Amino acid sequence: MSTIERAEVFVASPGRNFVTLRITTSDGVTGLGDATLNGRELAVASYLRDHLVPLLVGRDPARIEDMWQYLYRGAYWRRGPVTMTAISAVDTALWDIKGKVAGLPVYQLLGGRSREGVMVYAHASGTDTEALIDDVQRFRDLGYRAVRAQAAVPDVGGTYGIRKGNGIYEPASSSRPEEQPWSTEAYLDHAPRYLRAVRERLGFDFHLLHDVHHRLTPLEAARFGKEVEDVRLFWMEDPTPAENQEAFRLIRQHTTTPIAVGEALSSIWDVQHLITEQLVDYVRTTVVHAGGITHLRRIFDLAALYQVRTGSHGATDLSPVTLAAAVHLDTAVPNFGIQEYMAHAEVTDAVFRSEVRLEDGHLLVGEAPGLGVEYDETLAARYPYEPRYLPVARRLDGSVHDW
Ligand code: EZ4
Ligand code: CO
Repeated sequence: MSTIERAEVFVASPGRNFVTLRITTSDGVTGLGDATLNGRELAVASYLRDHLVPLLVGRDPARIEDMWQYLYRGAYWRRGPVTMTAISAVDTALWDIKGKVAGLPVYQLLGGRSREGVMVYAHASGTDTEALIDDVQRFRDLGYRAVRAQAAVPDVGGTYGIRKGNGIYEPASSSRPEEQPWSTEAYLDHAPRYLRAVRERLGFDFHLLHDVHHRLTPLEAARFGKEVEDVRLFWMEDPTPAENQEAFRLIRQHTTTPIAVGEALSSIWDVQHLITEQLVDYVRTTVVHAGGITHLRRIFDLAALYQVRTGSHGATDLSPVTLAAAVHLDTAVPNFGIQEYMAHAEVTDAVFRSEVRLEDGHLLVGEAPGLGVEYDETLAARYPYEPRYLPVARRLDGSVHDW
C-alpha cells in the first residue's frame, strides 16, 4: 500500500501571500492544496505543521473521505475558518494525488463533464461612475459575459472593491489594517444610481453583479434589492452579515433581486438554512475555506435539491490551486451558476503553473491527471511572507462597521 510519506507547508508571497500544502506519497506522487486565509495565514500554517502533518504521515492517501472525517471529527472542536482551511488543503491535495494515480483529471473523478466551460465574472470598479462604465466596457471587450460593478461613494471615499490604478485589486495592506470610512446613507443613495447608469449606457446583454460586502442591515438590503430590480442584477452579494441565516428571510420577502452568500462561511451547517429554506439563489462557499472538494461537493449537492446554484468565491487571495480545484468541480456539478475570477499577478502564475485557461469569458480545465497545477518552490522561496491585514471599516462617527 502507498502511504503518505511527507507533507510540507510553504508560506510565500509571490505577488501576495499564499500558504500551500504539498503531500508526497511513498510512490513519489505529489498533491497540492491551498491553505491561504487572507490576513490570518500563519494560523493555518501552524494548524497544518503543528497539528495535522504529524497525523498524515503513514496514512493511506486513497482514503479521502475517511481522512476528512478523521480530521474534522477527530479535532473535537467544530468548524471555523482556520480548521476548515487546513482540512481543505489536505483534502484538495489528496484529490490531486488520486487523479494522478488514476491518470485522470479531477473533474472525471467527480462524475465527468457537465459543461464545456465555466462562465466567470470579472471585477470592474471606478472612482466615479464614468470610470466604472469604462472599466465594465473594458471587460466586455475582453470577452467576459459577466461583470461585477463597484464604484466609490462620493465625499465619503471609502467603499469596498475599488482597484487602485490599473493593477490587481488587493484589499490586504501591510503592518496594520487600513481603516476605511463608511456611510450607509451615502452608499444607498449612490449605488443604485451608478448601477442604473451602467445599464443605461451598456445595455442588458451581459450579466451585471454587485457585492454589498456585508454592509447593510436586512431592512436596508431589502430596500436596496427592491430599488435595483430594474437593473436586473445577476446577484447582490452578501447583502447582510450571515451569522444569522434567518436574517435573509426579511430581504427575501421584499425583493426579487437574486442573493449570493457564502465566501466567508466554512461549512455546510453555515449555509444549511440559507439553502433548505431557499433564502439565497447562489452559494459562494469555496474549496479552500469550506473543507475542500469533498465538503464543497456535499454543499453543492444539498444546494441542487433546492434550486440553489453555485457561485464560488475566486478573488486573488485564493491561489491558482483553489482556482483549478474550483474549475474541476464547476465543470462537473449539475447546478453550477458562475465562478468569480480575478487574474493573478504574473509572478503568482509563474510559481503556480496551472493548466486552467480563460477563453471567451469561460475558464476551461486541462486534461492533465489530478488538478493540473505545479508548484515551483525554488521560485516561491524568493518571495518571503509579508504580514498583511484586511481593512477595517468605520462609520463616520468612528464606530466599527462590517468590512
Ligand atoms: O473581500 O477575497 O467577492 N469577493 C470578495 C473578495 C474578498 C476578499 C477577502 O479576502 O468579496 O474581494
Ligand atoms: Co464578495
